[in-house]
Amino acid sequence: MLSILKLNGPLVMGILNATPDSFSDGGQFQRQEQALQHAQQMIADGADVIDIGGESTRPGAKAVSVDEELQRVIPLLEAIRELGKPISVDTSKPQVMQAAIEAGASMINDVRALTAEGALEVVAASKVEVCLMHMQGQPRDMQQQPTYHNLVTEVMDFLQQRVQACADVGIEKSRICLDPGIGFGKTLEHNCRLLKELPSLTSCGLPLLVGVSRKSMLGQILGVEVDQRMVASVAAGLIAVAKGAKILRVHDVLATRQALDIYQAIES
Ligand code: 7PJ
Repeated sequence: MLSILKLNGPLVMGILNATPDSFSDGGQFQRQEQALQHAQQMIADGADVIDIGGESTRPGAKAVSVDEELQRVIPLLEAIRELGKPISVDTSKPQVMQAAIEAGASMINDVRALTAEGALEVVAASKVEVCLMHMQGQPRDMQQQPTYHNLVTEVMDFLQQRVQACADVGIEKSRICLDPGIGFGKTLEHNCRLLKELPSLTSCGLPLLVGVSRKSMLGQILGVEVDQRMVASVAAGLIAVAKGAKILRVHDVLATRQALDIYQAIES
């Protein structure tokens, strides 16, 4: 299995949505062909990892059945595996995790931090790496008045509890990265504060993954639609790396790679 966390950072994780609305009509086969081409392009553009997701976790998104998610993700994973880059799978379902692990995924990227029943055990029984993300609430209601007494402490405490839950079933720390979950049960102010205070999240000693690409916080600041957020995404991602993030989960791989190459040229 290819490791992601052992790679030298900063790393670019290219987002590959395996949801039917992400690619134009044409049916399952044509969609898969388009998705594969998109993955190839992201690798050519400098992606270190491809993150395949078959469940939309946008605010208000509908749930997807296990069978549907398996159909969206696994054939695509098998095709993309041949491109030779490590693959992470964005899922919260233990059955999808199990199939993804068997199909050669390197990382389970779970916005629910392995809280689904059986998820910890599936990961523990494998050698796969995992991203534990913080979310307040669930996608359907998470943006309805998110509140925190002490945002950074609560996010840290939650992630630390999940790291402990992993330890309890035998998932080693060396297999874990953490993510503050930008936009998941957070207001603009919360998102800004988490990014500003990102260095305090590195105190766990585990690598950080940040996903801010095209997110609504950027639209709220700039008043631009989702297709006009590339510069903002690169800027926010670069700040995250400067504050300690090791992996950026992004749509715009080439622009992000260029920004990080400049960063590294200056820092090294
Ligand atoms: C994230 C994610 C994120 C991790 C999504 C979107 C929403 N996984 N999956 N971190 N976001 N680890 O990309 O806008 O921030 S889906």
